Amino acid sequence: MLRFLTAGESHGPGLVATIEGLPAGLEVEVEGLQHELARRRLGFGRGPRMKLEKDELEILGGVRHGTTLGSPVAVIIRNTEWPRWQQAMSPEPQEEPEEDTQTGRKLTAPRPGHADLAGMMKYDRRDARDILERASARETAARTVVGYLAKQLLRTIEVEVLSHVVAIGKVTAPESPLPTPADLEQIDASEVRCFDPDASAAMIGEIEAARADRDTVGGVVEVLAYNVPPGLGSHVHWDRRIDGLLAGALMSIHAIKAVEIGDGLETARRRGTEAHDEIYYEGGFERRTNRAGGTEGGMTVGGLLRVRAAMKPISTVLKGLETVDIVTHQSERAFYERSDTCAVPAAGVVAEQMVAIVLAQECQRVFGGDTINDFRAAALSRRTRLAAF
Ligand code: EPS
Repeated sequence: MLRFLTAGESHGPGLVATIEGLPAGLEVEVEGLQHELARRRLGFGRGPRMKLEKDELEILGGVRHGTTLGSPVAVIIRNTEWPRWQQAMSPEPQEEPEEDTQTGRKLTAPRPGHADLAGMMKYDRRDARDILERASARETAARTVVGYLAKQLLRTIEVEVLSHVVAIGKVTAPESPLPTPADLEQIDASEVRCFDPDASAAMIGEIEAARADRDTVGGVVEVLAYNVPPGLGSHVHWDRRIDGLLAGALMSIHAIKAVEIGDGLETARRRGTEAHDEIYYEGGFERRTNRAGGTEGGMTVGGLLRVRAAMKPISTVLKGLETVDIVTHQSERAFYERSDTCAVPAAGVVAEQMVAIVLAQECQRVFGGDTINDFRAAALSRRTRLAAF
């Protein structure tokens, strides 16, 4: 079963992703990986780091001559900013450092909304840098490597995953039309990764306004997966229901505070006759609506999967929120670390990766496969069985 681990700090030498359980024979292109990493760096509202950071990657294992070997795949993304941080983030023992060597002080005024205070209490640290370095959403660069591999696996059975931004601050994009994989280039070309040009312009305005107020702004992203096989997940075990797996994966992304499957919250306000997707038969089973988002009873129904994730505004606020210094216990303004005004466009790319990872995991559970050919053959065999259902 496909599983992965990431390691590395935001300003350490690099981030590492180790991915285990992929079939042998999956095509891996460094250019494809770089393209995926570059997509995550885009987006109006990112801070200065994103202009500097190059995401230099190296495949350390598991791939030979362009395909996976079946052994764990290990990838390192080197932080191109490491030279500036070598001393502050050195793994070597130091004299009790009086000061944060990068900022000239220890970070003792935790930022509300960030991992700082809970993390310092948990690990008994007196410098928020010990926590924020790993809490940083920089970690999602490593997940993007995993997402690329998951998408490569899904593509072998014609499943495509994409995302777009549907809201930033108070600006909401129209509900329809839904973008398809053919629209991905257009979405990526939008500075806020929104499919609707008018809404894109208004979203940029929201971010500019927040920046002018020395504030931050959140939003909502939608992930669409096309041509998903029916029956991924399970109605029989609580921990294998696809809705739970998707929600868990999306909620694991930094700053995500809510997940909605299909019409989610709105469905709760509807009557039963208007809440469900009625079933028709036209040479195959079909639904004419996607209110449930493509899941029923903890399983995918087949075809389009639609989920949303809501991101809170970034908690590193230039104005500085009210907090308490952990040494003096005096009220203070939270410290400011270089950060982004809005990272919703990047969060969409990460949400895409997490959905792809869950779908790839569940496809592998059903189709197995030591090799890509075994995996594809099992997927085809199921499609053939269902075509006659
Ligand atoms: C982040 C703060 C900023 C972002 C960073 C996440 O980094 P820095 O403090 O180095 O300016 O740019 O995001 C990334 C580096 C990335 O690759 O997404 C934070 O505090 O979470």
